[in-house]
Amino acid sequence: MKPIINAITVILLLAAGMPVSGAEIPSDKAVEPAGAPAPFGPTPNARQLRWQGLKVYAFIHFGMNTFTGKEWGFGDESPDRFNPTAFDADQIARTVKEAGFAGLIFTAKHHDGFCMWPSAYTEHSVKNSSWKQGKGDVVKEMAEACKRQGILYGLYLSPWDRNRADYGKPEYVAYYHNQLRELLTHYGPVFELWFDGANGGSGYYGGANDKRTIDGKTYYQWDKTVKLINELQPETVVWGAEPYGDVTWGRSEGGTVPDPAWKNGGGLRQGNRWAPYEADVSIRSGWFSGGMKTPNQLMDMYFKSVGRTGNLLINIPPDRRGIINEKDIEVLQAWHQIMTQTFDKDLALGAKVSATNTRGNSPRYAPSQVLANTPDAYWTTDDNQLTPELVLDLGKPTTFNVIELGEYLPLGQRIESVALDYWNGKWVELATANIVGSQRYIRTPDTTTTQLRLRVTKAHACPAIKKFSLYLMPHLLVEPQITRGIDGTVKILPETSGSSFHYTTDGSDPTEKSPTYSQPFPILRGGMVKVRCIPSSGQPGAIVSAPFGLAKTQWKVVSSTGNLSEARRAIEESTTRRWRAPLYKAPQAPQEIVVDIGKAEKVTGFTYLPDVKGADGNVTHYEFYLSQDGKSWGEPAAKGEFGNIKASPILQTVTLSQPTQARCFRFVATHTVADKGEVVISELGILAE
Ligand code: FUL
Repeated sequence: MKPIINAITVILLLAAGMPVSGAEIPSDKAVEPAGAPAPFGPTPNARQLRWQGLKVYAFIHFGMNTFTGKEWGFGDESPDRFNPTAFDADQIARTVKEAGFAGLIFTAKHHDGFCMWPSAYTEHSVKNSSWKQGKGDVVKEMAEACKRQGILYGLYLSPWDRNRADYGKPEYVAYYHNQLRELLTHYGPVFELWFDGANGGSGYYGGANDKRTIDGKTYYQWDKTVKLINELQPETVVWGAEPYGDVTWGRSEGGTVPDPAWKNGGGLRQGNRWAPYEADVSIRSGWFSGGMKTPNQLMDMYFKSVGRTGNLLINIPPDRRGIINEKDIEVLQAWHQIMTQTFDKDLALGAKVSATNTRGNSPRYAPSQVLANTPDAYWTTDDNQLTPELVLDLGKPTTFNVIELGEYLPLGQRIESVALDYWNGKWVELATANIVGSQRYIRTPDTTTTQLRLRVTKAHACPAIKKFSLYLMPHLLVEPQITRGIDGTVKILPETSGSSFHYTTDGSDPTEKSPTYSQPFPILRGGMVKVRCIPSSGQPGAIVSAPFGLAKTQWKVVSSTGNLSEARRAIEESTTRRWRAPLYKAPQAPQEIVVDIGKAEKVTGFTYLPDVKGADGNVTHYEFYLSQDGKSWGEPAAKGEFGNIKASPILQTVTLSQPTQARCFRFVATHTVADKGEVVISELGILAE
């Protein structure tokens, strides 16, 4: 019989920086002492349990796309294009560590197939780039830097490979498995292996330049793939690969997980396997580059991912130098500061804790265990007590605005709903929440009280609660919102008298010397508006930027394959009203819109805003034509795909290979996410010299 690794032992060993011994696949069940409640439903295996404690770690998207400016490379890029000027693995790993992250997951290979290590199985790798005369190995340098910094190292190996001639055939799967073997045997421990859902489609494919269709569920033989990984590194958490993997995609690329997030297979309460959610998001608008998110946005995502019992994977893409950019570091540091100001002080510590029931009246399961913060301490009740109550007596008036609850996971996810009351001469209900899981953060208004009561209002088995904490998050500066009207007038909201919003329109970062916003101002030719709240005392807020193209004052829709008056919505600077038109009246006929921009301009590019909530009609492939008279169009000025728009529906910017004088443009949606039903355009814009 194989020895069983107790889940708690794994956590303790890892916390002490010691490796988990042996190459055994961890047990599905932790060994609980006699008298403990029976587990309810699916429970985490040892690697999942360890993973739950990580909370936040970094994604590092770095590769060919960093140099081509694409989100999805086609696979035909020359290895020579990969040429960072100052790659520094330690700078990347140090930045991740200093941001308080547990580790990082590095893109060993993205969809373009370019390998960031000198794989023995392909020529399409760093070994054929001029970077370090082909002697470089980014995967290795990153592994060593993570080890030096004491953070975990994970890898992303894209199953979809647009470079390989054999993609779509069984040979490619053998190639993919060989690469997994290389990555799991040459570079030390890998805490998580990340795949992705993007599969098949058009690509270079060794020069075939065609489209490959595969069945993502069966083609990669996930059962064999996961078995191989488990054999090579039993502690590696496997992302996706359903139903064989350990961790489930959070269902958006927006840094959130669904709520409620039951762990039992696809978020189902009645599921039969532990399937925790991981939220992924980029600190930039794209995975490889783009506009910055703000510390407030990251904080919000933290509450909507970790706070809903998931983990959060935040992408910080190195720039073309091969290091994390100063701007990303600034945002990370500001966010880290909010995190430590919030979570470093647990205001519940020291409280007296009482409850309506304690299992067998045993001190092992005493109510005070919710404050113990050790891996095996939890409060639980007798089996028949499904709706017990617990009171924190704080001893003195205490002000908080975040409540944290956590279940003891080796016994499964047992609680369906809770309520919280504060004492104000009588009990007053403050908040309710559904599932709890590994941790549930509940945000409340600033509340001052001496006592707080937790009521479990529904549970499937007697609750087992390991954590009850209170925090006071600092009040964050309001982040400005930048909008522009059809006449080119820019407004910065919220409009408050004596506003301390400083702004620039030349791309530079606003300082206290930049103009203060007092009234709307025009941006007619386009440009970048950057705004920052700089209060008279205290720290300045985050920089919020908005790129604008030409003002649309004179624009007119000339024709469209949909309803003409509705098509106007595509050019009215509104992100809430979208043009949705039936697509493909005949399957081969693409949908299009022709716009007259009022006078001839030297056009340098265009923007397409999809439905940012995601839609089947979002455009994946386009053609863009220019004309002086709206009659003769010639060859497309640009043509291509909006890579990754299905999973990440963000503003798309296309730069033309050469600026072109024109008065009319024609945007053709050749394919959409679902390729049927409708095409959706939230907004089209034109960039000009
Ligand atoms: C997706 C990919 O298509 C994106 O490019 C990115 O790598 C994201 C994390 O996963 O599936």
